Amino acid sequence: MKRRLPLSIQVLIGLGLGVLAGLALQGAPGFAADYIQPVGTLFLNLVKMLVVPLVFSSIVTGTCGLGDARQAAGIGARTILFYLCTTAVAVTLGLLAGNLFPVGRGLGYALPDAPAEEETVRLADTLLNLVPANPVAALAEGNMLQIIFFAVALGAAILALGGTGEPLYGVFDSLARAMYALTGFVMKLAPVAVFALIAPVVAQLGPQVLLSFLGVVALVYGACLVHVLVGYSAAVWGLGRVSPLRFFRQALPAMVFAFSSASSAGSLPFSMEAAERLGVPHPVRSFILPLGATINMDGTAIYQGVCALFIANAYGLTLSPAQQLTVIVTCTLASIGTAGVPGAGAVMLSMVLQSVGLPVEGVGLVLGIDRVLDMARTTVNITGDLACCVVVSAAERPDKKGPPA
Ligand code: DAS
Repeated sequence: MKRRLPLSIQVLIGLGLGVLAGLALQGAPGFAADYIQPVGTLFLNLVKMLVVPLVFSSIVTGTCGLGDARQAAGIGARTILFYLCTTAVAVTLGLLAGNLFPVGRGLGYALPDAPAEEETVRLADTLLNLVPANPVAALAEGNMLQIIFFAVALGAAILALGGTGEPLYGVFDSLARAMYALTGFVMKLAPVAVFALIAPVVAQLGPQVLLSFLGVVALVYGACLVHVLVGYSAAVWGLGRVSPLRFFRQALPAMVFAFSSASSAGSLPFSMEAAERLGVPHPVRSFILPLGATINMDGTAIYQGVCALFIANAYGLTLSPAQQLTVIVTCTLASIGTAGVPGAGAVMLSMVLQSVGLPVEGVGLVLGIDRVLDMARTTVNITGDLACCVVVSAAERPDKKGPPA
């Protein structure tokens, strides 16, 4: 029987051909937008169609599968701790890069007339927004944080029901399995989708946009590479007992799709498959990955650290150490509320700028290259989710060893 190329190779080929097609269509970005982009949009809509039922059924069954409440609380606590710590490290890395290489200094942008007032991100608001007043509305609107909260609560309730909850658990278990099967079908289209997602971006942006902000792109991509290759390798090897080589080989299809789609939510089905190949038990991956796709944004934190300093430099301002500390706290909190969809990080950047009194208009300085930056930050975001899966599932194993090969 003819062996098919591994999905990771197929999507890399799709990515390469898409970049070449985009460069070839430099002169006709309209053609790429009118005839190629719709194929990518169609695929992204297919994947988005999966996200809400996949996340909801996965978390309900995942929570039930975590066993007793104490074990579930342990996994939840370890997951949140891993996410918050890696995000704080990520934004610190971004600020370090921005301080070492002060790109944007001397651009001399004039400050806007209205002075920017500092507005802090309140933890209370972020936590209050977790609880859905209307779970059905949360599902319909795709409010992922509230969907996750309701799914965990429902899973815990079914668990508490014991035998009485079996029928309801069976419904959600069948729904989750059906969503995984549907995901498998959609995955087969991934190489074509990656091609159709990247070609219009390259055709539209072209090399000239990159050249004008090469410094910012280089800093964000460089800091992301360090965070992934050093930070996640150390975590999966030291804490997860999985070799980095095996980790990245299994994570590659999800990383390439995240890079092409700039959507953590859209990459979730890929991440679920990667976690399964990495031997992460179903309950653990079904709980951690949907949560991570919504609240864990290390790449976005790096981007916000670098851009906060770039924008300050562009306006001839400097951020004091205290203000940079505020950026770390704001980014870590803001990442919880950042949706896993294209461009969400740029929206949260305005919140970070406001927290240190920088002009919100500064976001406009980096909007032109946002998609290029988003591709890198989304790739880091989902890789961090997978690293968390490996680390937390290793801690759950009695021998404290890594997931089975
Ligand atoms: N594109 C977002 C994501 O899907 C990240 C961002 O915009 O920063 O993770």
